Amino acid sequence: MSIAPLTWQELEALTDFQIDTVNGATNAQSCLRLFGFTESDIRVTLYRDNHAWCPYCQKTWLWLEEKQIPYRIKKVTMFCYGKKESWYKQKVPSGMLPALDLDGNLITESDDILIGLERVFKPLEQSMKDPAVINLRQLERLLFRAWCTWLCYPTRSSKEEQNHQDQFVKVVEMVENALSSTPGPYCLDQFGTVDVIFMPYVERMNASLYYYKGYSLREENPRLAAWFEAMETRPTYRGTQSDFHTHVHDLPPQMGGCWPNDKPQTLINQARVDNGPWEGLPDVTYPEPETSRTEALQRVLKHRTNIIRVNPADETLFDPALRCALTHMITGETCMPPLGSDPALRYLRDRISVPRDMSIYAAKRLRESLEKTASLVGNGQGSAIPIRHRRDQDPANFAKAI
Ligand SMILES: N[C@@H](CCC(=O)N[C@@H](CS)C(=O)NCC(=O)O)C(=O)O
Repeated sequence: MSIAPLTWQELEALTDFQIDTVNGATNAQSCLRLFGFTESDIRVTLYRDNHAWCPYCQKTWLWLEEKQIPYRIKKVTMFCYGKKESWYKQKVPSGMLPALDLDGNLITESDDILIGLERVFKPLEQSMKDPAVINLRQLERLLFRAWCTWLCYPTRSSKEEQNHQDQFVKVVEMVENALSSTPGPYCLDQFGTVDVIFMPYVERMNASLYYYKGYSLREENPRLAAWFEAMETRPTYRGTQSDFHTHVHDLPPQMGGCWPNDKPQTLINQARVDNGPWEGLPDVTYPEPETSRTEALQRVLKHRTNIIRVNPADETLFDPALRCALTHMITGETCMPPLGSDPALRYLRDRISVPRDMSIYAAKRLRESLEKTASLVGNGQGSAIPIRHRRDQDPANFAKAI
């Protein structure tokens, strides 16, 4: 049995999802964070990427959220998504992110930013200059380089591929050892700076190695698994957390390419991340919030004019198809979309960006309904996700509603 799609008005009546972007939990939509302070208390402005994707921005963002420092956020376009804002190039000629204004002084380089912040606001449990922290910061860079070597360079033989994997796994073992030498799940005795420094790239490693190498970092390493789980208890981390689909398709243009191996598990993982089911993927393990569907609906409703405008399909086809997918997501009922709308629905399925657009579980629910609805009418795919740039995600197309 298939029901008729709900109207936009009917859909609007089915979500009351709302967040307090200023004083509530960490979220990617906010441009002002007060944590109960007033605007006159603000000493910090963070310049970060529009997509909430840049790992160095995530590190700085997490630090500010954990310390509850009141701050403003100014969002800037990364080169591979669109045109860099000229006001930002005047401030930071290289255009690099993040940058931070602290009491009128501009700091670039994320490590210098954290050092500058801790000078004024005290360290986040551990100081950047503490010898134990310095050791672990070096280990993080070692892990990063081993990951890049394995992921971002083509290999000439399966032996070379295996070597790169072995090198990476060796460094992961060092991380496992470091984690096992502390009493709790975190990198040092208490949660602190080091965890904030490790998180952004370990999250990207977990996603990219699952998809391009058939290797599940989080599932194959018990200490890292416990660390991820502990990080996921923190609303700060949840607010910045991305999903596999977003990462694996954002990484190639940023890293200059990601090279899959030819293991059968890699193909299985790729199909799962691209086409679902997304539930149960090791990108998140905390329980799904009750609000995931109403959140996804609210976010689509807010941007629906632009979402429909940027879709390659004609509005007369995509508008009812999108309402079918949303109707399915919110009511659980099957809703048959117009014939020929499958590529348009999958085009959107492939362009939900987490956490920029919505949180991880909301995105899973929306992808699921877009896919289920599309599969009722065919196997047509949306245009391929570009790998040299992501101008299909140019934030300028959404500027008015953001
Ligand atoms: N060493 C710098 C690295 C920052 C960096 O590489 N930022 C990249 C994004 S992850 C960037 O801004 N690239 C310019 C762009 O993509 O627009 C730091 O720690 O802050």
